[in-house]
Amino acid sequence: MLLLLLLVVGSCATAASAQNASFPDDFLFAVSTAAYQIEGAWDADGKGENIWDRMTHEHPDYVDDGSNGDVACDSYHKYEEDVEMIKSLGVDIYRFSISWARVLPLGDVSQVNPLGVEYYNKLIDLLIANRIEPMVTMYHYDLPQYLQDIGGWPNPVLADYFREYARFLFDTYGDRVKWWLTFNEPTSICMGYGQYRMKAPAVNAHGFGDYQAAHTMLRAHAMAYRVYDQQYRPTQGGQLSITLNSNFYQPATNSSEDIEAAERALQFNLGWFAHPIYTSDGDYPAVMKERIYNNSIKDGIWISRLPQFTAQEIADLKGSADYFSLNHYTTNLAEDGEQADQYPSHEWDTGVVTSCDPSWPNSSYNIMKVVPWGFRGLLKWVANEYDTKMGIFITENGFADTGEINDTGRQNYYTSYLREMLNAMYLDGVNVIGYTAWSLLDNYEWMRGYTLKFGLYHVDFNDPNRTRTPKASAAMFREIVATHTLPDSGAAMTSSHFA
Ligand code: PNW
Repeated sequence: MLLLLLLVVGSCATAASAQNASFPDDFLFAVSTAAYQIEGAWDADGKGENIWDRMTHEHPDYVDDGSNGDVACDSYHKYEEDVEMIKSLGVDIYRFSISWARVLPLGDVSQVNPLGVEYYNKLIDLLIANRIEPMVTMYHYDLPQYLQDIGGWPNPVLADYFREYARFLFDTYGDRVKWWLTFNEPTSICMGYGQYRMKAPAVNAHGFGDYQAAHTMLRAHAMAYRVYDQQYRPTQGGQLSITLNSNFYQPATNSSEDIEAAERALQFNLGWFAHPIYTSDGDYPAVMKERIYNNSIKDGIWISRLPQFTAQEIADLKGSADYFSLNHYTTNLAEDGEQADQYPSHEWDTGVVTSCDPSWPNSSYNIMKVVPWGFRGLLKWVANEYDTKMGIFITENGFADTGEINDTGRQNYYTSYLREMLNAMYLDGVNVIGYTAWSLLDNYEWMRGYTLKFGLYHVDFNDPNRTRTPKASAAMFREIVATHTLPDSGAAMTSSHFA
């Protein structure tokens, strides 16, 4: 019945606003997940321990509901059902991540876990048999504990470990995987070293460990890119990128201070990783180098807390991506000023006070308000600032609720965000080539445990079978993918629709 209704509404929309409610014929649709959030089987079949296993077992109090990913959606055992669901949505691509410690339990190639390797072989083969292209994230937060024991990402040697892990993945899966992503949201990974208890491994080294971790990951990304480019691309012919995430930052007032603050927030978050890769100058954004150096000197430190690249590293990083992979969820207001729970810190160095407009509709995640126009604003900013001629692929976008099947909030979120993305494409000329919904199914939401749900499919976490049930948004997303057209979302455009 609902489907019928959506079909009718969908075809009206085509007639009324065919021009800007339709996606280009070759536009790609995808759904996304990550290993620790869905697989479970945390110690099955020879998998090694990673930093999320360790932290959630030793400190359940760090997670809102004291939970962990030991079982999660049990996708290690239920991947066939997951592929059925992906197929039923009709998407072109499935973006998932590989658990490093499942394939290399110690983090290096001295020990390969054949059953772990086999799991991803079976998943990839089944996807391809169903004409779904795999898009593989190499690292979605789950570092092998063995590598954390030598310091984790702040230790520069991890770049070499990562390069060898990447090489192992190209050798093992690169004949079939044509879409690669090195890191998911490196700014979020840095929180594990800079914003205590926001992410594993919950190391409290704010304003220093986070910059060091970022530096190692950027070097690691460039190494993996150069290895792929020189040794694998000629025979495998795939594309490689890094997934960056950003909120949009809107100046809180029209003052030049706040306008500069919004720009600075974008440079300190997205620019931190995008500037070295996607600009002709390369290196970190000038505003970061200057502010962090000045703050360090003021504190009597002999050297900037922001590390320096060598000329060779700057050159290797420039242009080290074949497409621009971007995750986006929400928008903040930006005001010039100092706000930081800790000193020194990335927030302190940024010098921006962020907030939300009270009129912005809520989701169930307090940090994620529903602000569709911010998506268009961010896309315009990215296209202006960086080289995006190879195309922007939205690799995550989604809405948190508490798991209802009739998820109108999620339906409104997707239609309004997609409409603003189309506006960016057709009205602003931004080159977006694909869009990925986060997430295929309800899953383990990191420090929020199982209290928040992002899935197109509901998962019953009280049922040992982890039964999956499609939500209303799954039917809607299927329609959008099938018709390459948005349902008539005139109503969803107005913010009152979300109330
Ligand atoms: C992403 N924000 O993280 C991650 O890639 C996913 O693993 C996660 O499940 C998903 O978003 C939902 O949280 C984010 O502050 C964390 O806007 C925070 C933000 C955005 C994305």
